[in-house]
Amino acid sequence: MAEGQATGRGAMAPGTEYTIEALASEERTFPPPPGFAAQAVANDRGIYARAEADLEGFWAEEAARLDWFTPWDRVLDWNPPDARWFDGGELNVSYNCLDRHVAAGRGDKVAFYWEGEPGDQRVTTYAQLLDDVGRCANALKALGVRRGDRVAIYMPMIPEMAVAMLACARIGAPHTVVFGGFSAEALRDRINDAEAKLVVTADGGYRRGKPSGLKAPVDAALADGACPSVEKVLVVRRTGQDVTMADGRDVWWHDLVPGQDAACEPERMASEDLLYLLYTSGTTAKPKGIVHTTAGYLVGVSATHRYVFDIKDDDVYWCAADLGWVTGHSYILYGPLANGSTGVMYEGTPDHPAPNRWWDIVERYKVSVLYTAPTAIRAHMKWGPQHAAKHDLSSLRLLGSVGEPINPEAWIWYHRHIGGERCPIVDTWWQTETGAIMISPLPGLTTTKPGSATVPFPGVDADVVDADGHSVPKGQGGYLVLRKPWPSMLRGIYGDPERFRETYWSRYPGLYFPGDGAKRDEDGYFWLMGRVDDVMNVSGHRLSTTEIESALVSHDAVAEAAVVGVADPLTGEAPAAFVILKLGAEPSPGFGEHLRQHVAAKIGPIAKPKTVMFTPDLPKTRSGKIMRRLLRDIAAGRALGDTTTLADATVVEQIRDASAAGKDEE
Ligand code: 7RM
Repeated sequence: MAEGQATGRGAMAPGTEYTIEALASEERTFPPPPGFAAQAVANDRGIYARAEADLEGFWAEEAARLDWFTPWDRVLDWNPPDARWFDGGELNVSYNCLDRHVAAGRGDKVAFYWEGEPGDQRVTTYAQLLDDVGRCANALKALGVRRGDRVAIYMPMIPEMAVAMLACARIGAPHTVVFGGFSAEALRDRINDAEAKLVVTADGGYRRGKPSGLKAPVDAALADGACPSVEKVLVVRRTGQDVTMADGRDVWWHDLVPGQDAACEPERMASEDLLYLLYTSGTTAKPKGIVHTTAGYLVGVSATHRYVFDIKDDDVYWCAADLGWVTGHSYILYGPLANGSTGVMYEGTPDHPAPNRWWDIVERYKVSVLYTAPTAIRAHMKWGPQHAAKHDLSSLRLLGSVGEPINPEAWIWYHRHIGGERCPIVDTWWQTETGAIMISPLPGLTTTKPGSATVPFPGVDADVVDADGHSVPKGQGGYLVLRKPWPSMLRGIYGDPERFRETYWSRYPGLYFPGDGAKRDEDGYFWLMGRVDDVMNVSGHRLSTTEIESALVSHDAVAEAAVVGVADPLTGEAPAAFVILKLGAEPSPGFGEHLRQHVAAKIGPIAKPKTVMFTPDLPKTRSGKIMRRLLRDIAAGRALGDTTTLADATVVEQIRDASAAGKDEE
């Protein structure tokens, strides 16, 4: 899901045919319900004009809602592509998320209702969370972590994960969270790029009713001195499964953390100090460590969370993502806690033990705002509306979507069967790199159109341009760009300033290029059209075609591989692989499955190609570039069962013809 919401992935029985009937067009528009608009946090259109007229003033006003140890001197220093926001200021993110709410007498307010997949529950108040974070912060110090040291977090969705992230923020040790679904190899690469000193993990978590292992992949990642920066590993006992604890390196959470002092002075961090790194896939095999800093990030996520989700004191807000993705960082943890709101956190999958699990959670906790991803909505569509219909969902008042374009069919289903036709839907476009929501309705102001993320957030200057960087007329498509800086923007790619410039700022000098295609309609509404680079979006997870290709060719029997994204009714896109084997290796369905497992081991199960097609050849341009467009056509033209296929004669012919023609285009 968008990154990471718990998905329905894998829930489809093999052979189940699921088609969403394409609506020829969905012409209806949905103005904010009057009752909603009347009480909305953003209920004055003037907010757009104000932000446009005075960008710095607008963000300074939002920044003033936070608690600062030292006020900033300058709102913005902009030397493209380098931005400094709130320079001279000092603050602490965990202080803003916890201490100040407790100090204001709100310590008894619930920070989050947590529910494990097996059904265990924990309710954590702000006062309790502050103590937990203080103890964990002191434990990190006891393990030798100092301000500036990086900490890798590889955990299931349990409260300790939120505690560990906030504890890092408290002592100024940037975290780098690695999603628990990633493989040992992926974890190792990220630990090494970040040179993490400590790994926080657990024995495992629960997924589809079974305990999954996390400590074993950590051990594999660290084996044979492969991660020389790591000194200690802190391990939460979650499932009770057997794990090996390395002497002198591994420490149980329950042996160290509960005995610590709950009081831990928050570090005074400079506005531009590193808050965290989060790795995301790009067009090359090596993931990028996206850099987010302290003040601008917190200002951006708290403001967007409050305005876009219309957050009031009594809301129960549920972002059904995993903390391992940026959606979790910004909209489970930092934005909501900075706003002192009450959240729900759920560990597991939406269909365990049954497809009504989410709706049961909504009913029991009286969730008022739900934020999820199109892929999850499509999974619920497939399971049918009867599961939601069994539950009282009348507490819901606002719905959100993120991670990929939402098809109008899914939008309408979400609106009708979950929102009872009374809840506005905010379709929010943003990225790991933007840190916060960039294009979205404001639910009390914006008339929505199913499938459109609508309009830029106040102060965000988005445009659609052609190849030369000229704005395209309304009604036309092109590349999305952002013209002005925003506080939560990435400050770089960790350790690679050249790649930062090259990836985001070189195509159109001075403009930010997110890598998405977009169209603007006659009303100026933005319609996101998907990635324009070699990044695909599988269940809202970003995957690099190149990364999967290099995983495939790392197998002894593989000579060459090409991977393309093909449309999938459930996951949005799915990777399809074309593989040329080395002489002597036998293409067979069994071997295709073996290669899929190989990719799962290299990157993680999410990256497994849905199909593996063995082919004697790949179509290439004269300059030797793989013609992915042709492969996409071939892959799309075949029924995509969960199968391995041998290229048949026609495919081979197409591939040969294309190679012979050798057109010099992608
Ligand atoms: C938050 C997140 C970012 C990419 C982005 C887009 C796609 C995300 C939407 C969307 C259309 C949306 N971070 N994307 N949200 N496309 N409409 N509402 O997803 O870094 O993992 O992915 O996801 O292509 O560039 S991410």
